[in-house]
Amino acid sequence: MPEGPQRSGRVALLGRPNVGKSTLLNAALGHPLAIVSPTPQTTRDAILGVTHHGSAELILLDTPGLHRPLTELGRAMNDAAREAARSADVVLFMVEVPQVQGDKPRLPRPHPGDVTLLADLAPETIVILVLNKIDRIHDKRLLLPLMSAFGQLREFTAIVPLSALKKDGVAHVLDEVARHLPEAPWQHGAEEMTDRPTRFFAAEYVREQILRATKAEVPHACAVHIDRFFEPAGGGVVHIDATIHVERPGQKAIIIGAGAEMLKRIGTQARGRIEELVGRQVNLKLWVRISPDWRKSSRELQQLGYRDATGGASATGGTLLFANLPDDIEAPQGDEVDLDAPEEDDGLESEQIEIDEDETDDDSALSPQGDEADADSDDESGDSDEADEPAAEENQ
Ligand SMILES: Nc1nc2c(ncn2[C@@H]2O[C@H](COP(=O)(O)OP(=O)(O)OP(=O)(O)O)[C@@H](O)[C@H]2O)c(=O)[nH]1
Ligand SMILES: [Mg+2]
Repeated sequence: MPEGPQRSGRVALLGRPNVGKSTLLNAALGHPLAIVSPTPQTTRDAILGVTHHGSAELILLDTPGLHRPLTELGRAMNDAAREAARSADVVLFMVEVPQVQGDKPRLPRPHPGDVTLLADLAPETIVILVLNKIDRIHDKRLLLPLMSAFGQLREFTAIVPLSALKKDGVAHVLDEVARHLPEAPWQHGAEEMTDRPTRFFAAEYVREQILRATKAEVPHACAVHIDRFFEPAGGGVVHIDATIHVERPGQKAIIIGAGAEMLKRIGTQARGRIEELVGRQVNLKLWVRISPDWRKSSRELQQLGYRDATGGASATGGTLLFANLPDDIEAPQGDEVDLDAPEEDDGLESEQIEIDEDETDDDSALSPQGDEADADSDDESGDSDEADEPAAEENQ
């Protein structure tokens, strides 16, 4: 049994996109619960994960990377991060150390985006600074000037360099957090890892495979909705029907791929991840559908399950945590995608593919069906101007 009184509290993982927040959550849990990818803005909603460390229960909240929002989705993501920070007993503010090059490498100063975000955190908040990705740096002495530069920006309860990827330094940061949590009885059993239902992660694991298989604007234009999740009570195969929403016909063609190879691969990989989570065989059917404005429409965002899509915290007039982002916006990653794919689609039809247990090269698994999709699903903004639509929200 752990020594000392029980401690329990909420810990928000906060920072710019792509710094490694979800990787750290997974390392702390010892399980790849949250999806991780090199594409910024992978995480779209706060994800709670519980871990017990000594006498402390850490209720970790992985959050979407804070960025300058361009769509309703971006606003909802930032709101989710801000809400998590507000409810936290401890904030783990995470930054990544840059790759160093050359003979006499010197780490750059703190990123201007981090400077702004830190300035917006209330002075009384307990903030532990995490310098992630230190595996990129051979000479760890290089970290010292960077740590001291951050230390001049505000008071940190601790500064912990670590590598979430290599799980180097993770126990140290959990020690630091545990020390600052309030004394309180544990709220979760040892076997409880998250408050999200399995169907949430089923959708995430499909999206994860899309992130791995596609690039440029495609991952950002995709949302996954679970239409049916049937888990027979007495055991047996779990049946899941999911729709991948995309914004344009070209994206739909990319996701399906020639001979539906891409969609099959996405489905097979996602099914494996879901089976690991549920511990049962899964039958996954995927559909692809065009929903041109889903990122801009609060109603569609809500239908797709994004939490603060109605405005949430911002509607109640909370302080903006990131109101004045600097102008040095990183470009969205990746190249332009070739959108030469067939454009004759009317946006109302779906393609379905069933990912069978032992399907290998069986083309008969593809059963495209004209589906009478909800005809008014895309009528909200009418004249959407998609000509120069951003691939991703702008990263600060
Ligand atoms: N070299 C190195 N890469 C890392 C480390 N931690 C995370 N990464 C990589 O950084 C990328 C982003 O990681 P995520 O955990 O998805 O980052 P995030 O902060 O959750 O990103 P968003 O959800 O987009 O805000 C992935 O390719 C990770 O493998 C680390 O310690 N070292
Ligand atoms: Mg993430």
